[in-house]
Parts: sequence; structure tokens; C-alpha cells
Amino acid sequence: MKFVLLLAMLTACAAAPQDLSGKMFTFPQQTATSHVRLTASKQNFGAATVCHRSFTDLKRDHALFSLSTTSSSNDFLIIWEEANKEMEPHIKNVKTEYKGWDYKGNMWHSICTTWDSESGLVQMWFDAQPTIRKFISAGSTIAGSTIIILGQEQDSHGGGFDMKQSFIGMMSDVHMWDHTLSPCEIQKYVDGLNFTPGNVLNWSSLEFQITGRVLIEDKQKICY
Ligand SMILES: [Ca+2]
Repeated sequence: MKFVLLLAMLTACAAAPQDLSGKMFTFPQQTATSHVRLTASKQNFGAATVCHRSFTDLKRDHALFSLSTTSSSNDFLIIWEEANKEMEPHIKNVKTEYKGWDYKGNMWHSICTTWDSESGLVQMWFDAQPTIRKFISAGSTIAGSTIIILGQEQDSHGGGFDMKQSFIGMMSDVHMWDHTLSPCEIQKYVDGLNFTPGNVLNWSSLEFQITGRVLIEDKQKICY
């Protein structure tokens, strides 16, 4: 009962931005419904960087960040594909693959993805290590009404969830910028140092709405 009340309260206090510094979202069970919808402060992107930290023990596909527009459900999607052991960025509905990741379970991983529409190049940074820069999609921006979702993967604008692609675990420090970050800025993000927070999504001033069983908890520190 207490828990239901807490969920109701969390769902209710959606609109005002919250400072989630030191906090994390906990996704404690597999569902096709539970998720967090984030409100972006901008809608049109000629370039983007998305950074987040996640902690899971999943041994199947799972989405880490799902941004859809009315024209495409995979306008900026980061998803782990278990069969081929690869991290896949999808941008403007085009995907590419990064293999060879030491994507260990039960520990925090910092993942940043940069893309710009001029060169069309995407690059990922996994625990501060860069991947190669690959061509993915050039010439057109991410435009129109965006829906950004954590915990589920959108097959349609704001829906089409599949529990076999849902995220179980913890997620924190989600930021999005409307430009590509330099390697030094990404390093500062990874180290938790003083970096310029996202101007599209800012974890320390985040507007979001929780649906279902997702909790806001203090980020646990390992005690030595
Ligand atoms: Ca899907």
C-alpha cells in the first residue's frame, strides 16, 4: 500500500524540474510498461551528444535511451544487442554497430554518443574509451516533436514497447546537448568533475514523468 502511494506521488509530481544529483532511477522488474519520459528543452537538433550511466545484469537486448519523433521511432536510440554482443546507435532510423565492448554486468558504465548532421558521423565513448567514428546519417536534422524514454524502446511515437527490450537495473546522470562534446568534456563527465550540464536534458534540473514501477533512489556508493 505504501509503495502504491509512493508510485502515485511520483507520477503526480511530474511537471517541475527536479535536481537528481546523487540520485538514480531504479527499474526493478521486467515489464512492457514501466518507463520514465523525459521532457527536452529543445526540439530541433543538427547535432547531439547523449551521456548516461547505467548498471544492469541483463543478458538480452535492452534499450538505454530511446528518442522518437513523429517521423521516426528510432531518431536517436541506443540499444544493446545481445546476439551479436554489440552496442547499436540508431540515428534517423539508420543503425550502426560497435563490437568489442567489455560490457560487464553488475557495474556502472558511462556511455556517451555524439553525432552531427553535417558530417553524418557518430561516435561512442564507453567508460571514456572512444570508438571509431562511423558514418550513419547526414543532411537532415532531428526535427519535430520528440519523445524521450528511459526503460523501454519505442516502436511507435511514445509506445510500442516490448518487455524483451526493456531495461532492468539502475540509470543515472542522463544528459543531452544540442552539439557534439569534445573528448575533454566527455572525460570530465565520465569522471564526475565539473562539466557543463546538458542544455537539452540536464540531470540536475530534469523534467520527467514516471509511469509504473520506477523509483528515484539515492545512488549507492560502494563502501571500502
Ligand atoms: Ca522494439
